[in-house]
Amino acid sequence: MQMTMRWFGPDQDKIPLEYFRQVPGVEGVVGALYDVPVGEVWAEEKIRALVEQVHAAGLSMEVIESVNIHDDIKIGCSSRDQWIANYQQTIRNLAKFGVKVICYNFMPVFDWMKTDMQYVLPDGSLTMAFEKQGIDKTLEEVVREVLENANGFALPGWEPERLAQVQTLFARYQDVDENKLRENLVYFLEAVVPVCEEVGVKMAIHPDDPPYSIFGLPRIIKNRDDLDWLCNVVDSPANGITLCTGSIAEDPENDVCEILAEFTRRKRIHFAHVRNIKITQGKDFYESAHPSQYGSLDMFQVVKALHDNGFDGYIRPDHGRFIWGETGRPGYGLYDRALGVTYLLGLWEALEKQH
Ligand code: CS2
Ligand code: MN
Repeated sequence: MQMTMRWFGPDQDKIPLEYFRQVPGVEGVVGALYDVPVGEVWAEEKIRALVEQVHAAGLSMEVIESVNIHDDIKIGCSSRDQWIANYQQTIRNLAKFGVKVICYNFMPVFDWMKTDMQYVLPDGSLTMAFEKQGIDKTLEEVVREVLENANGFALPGWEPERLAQVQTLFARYQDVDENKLRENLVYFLEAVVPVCEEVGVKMAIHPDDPPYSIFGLPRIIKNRDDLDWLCNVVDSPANGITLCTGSIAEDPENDVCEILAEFTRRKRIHFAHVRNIKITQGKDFYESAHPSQYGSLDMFQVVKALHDNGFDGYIRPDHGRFIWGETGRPGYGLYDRALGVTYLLGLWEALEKQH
């Protein structure tokens, strides 16, 4: 198991790399290039510069989150072959610099959806929340609010230029139902997984967040059966999962620990995002502090499911609250994520020593 934290690069993250190294137990950062338009090849020189910077700080960078997928691939247009060829080249380029796992998602139009990025908890800390009433608005209003509430940071998967035409984008997905989206994912995986096998990289899909349809968009990575389908449809260890406990648990029907146990046993969880959420009513929730008592997940059982089934991938604490006056990119402050790391490593050590 390798503990990591996500770093958004020298221009997009105000946390210095050196600080991550000071978090006990953190060995690497999860990185990405943020100045390459979605779909373009990640050039070797850019990857080299990033990796060298990370190594100079005494950290590794073996996981990328994310190499995002061009809409044409998700929609299945004829132009997708060119975008897929670019993706294959990006995989090859990343492999040359020691990257082992590529996290991605296959959600149409936009990445994760939260309706409140400054949700105030009773202790005065700030977190992110999703309340259904927050999306009972026009699409334009919802998109505008997400972009305005990001504290001036560029959110991956929420490119303002792309979403300026959100209705046009939705219209392009008009004929893409769940089956079509599945077909398009398979088409993509059949093309990239052999390249991954050749160069020693593993793909790791992130579940849909939230794991159910919003705005009528198709969702295909929502639960145990979807993950089972994914693993079987292209049956290779290079076709794996980023198991995000927070995202999967947003549907109270999902048994997170069962899912973690099964797919760890099947050796398909290459990367784990481990965070707690508190379900407030129905499917509304906020992202809580990591310890079990603050949220709806039993974090001991979560870590135990990984540990006892032989998890040997990469792990990160995913999001954190803003505490101690810190501000910045929603979900990605230093302090609360560092507390999350320490807590998760504490649980892990206890599990190691009880045998
Ligand atoms: C992540 C997702 O930042 C986050 O909240 O959990 O955005 C994740 O990076 C993507 O969905 C994976 O492609
Ligand atoms: Mn996640």
